[in-house]
Amino acid sequence: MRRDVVLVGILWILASLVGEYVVSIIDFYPLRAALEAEHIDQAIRTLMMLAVPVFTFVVVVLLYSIWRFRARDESEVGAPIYTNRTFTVGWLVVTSALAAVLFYNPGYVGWTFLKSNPTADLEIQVTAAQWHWHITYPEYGVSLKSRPIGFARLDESPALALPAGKRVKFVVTSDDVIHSFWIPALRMKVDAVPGVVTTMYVTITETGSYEEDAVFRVQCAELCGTGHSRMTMPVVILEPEEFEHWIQEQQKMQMEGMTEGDGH
Ligand SMILES: [Cu+2]
Repeated sequence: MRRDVVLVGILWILASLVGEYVVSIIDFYPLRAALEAEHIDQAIRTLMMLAVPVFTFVVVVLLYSIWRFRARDESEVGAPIYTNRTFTVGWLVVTSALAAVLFYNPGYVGWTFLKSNPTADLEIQVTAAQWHWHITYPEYGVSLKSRPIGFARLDESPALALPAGKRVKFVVTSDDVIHSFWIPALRMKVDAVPGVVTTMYVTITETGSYEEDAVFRVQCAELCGTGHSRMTMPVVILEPEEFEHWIQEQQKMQMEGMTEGDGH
């Protein structure tokens, strides 16, 4: 039995080292375009690094036991199993301690970071409705509505433009049911709740567009009916000068649209 414990211990350490190496070296994560995204990916990395030794322990003990204590022939009865009180208590203490560490960091520390700076260079109002996004840039008088269409034709919907290097405040609500405003490239998400205004601050760091990668899109992240999966909108992150230009174009288009609407 002592030999088994030593052997399992060695296998566990080896498997954990391989796991930690893979988790820390390989960048599994999709494209990032916000400061918050880096913190969130780091939080997931921390979770994985703490989960690796727990996972490898379970797998190594399980596989070793299946192999080592297998019945050698048909007639043999398996070894009796007794509760090991020390082991049970130890397991609970160690895993609870790991969970407590995570409550603090990234839990509390991450939450404090996300809520620490309620200032922004730009405000964008988002109203969700079955099944589109209504986006308004109040200081520019620009407003857009996404088209509730499938991914294949997402490029035909107007895009939500954001300026790189700026901090944006999203002010979010819903006209009907609960939706969730999510932009995967920013790793940030907030519920859109009817009758309630929620806010989300994001510091945009990189340019990018839906044509480049599908993480640059708004995606509803709260099941809201049959059109839920198609409740998307392309996102384009522009350099600040390009963004100003884009805003001017939108203003011009809206002016023209209004003139046409008047019958002139
Ligand atoms: Cu939805």
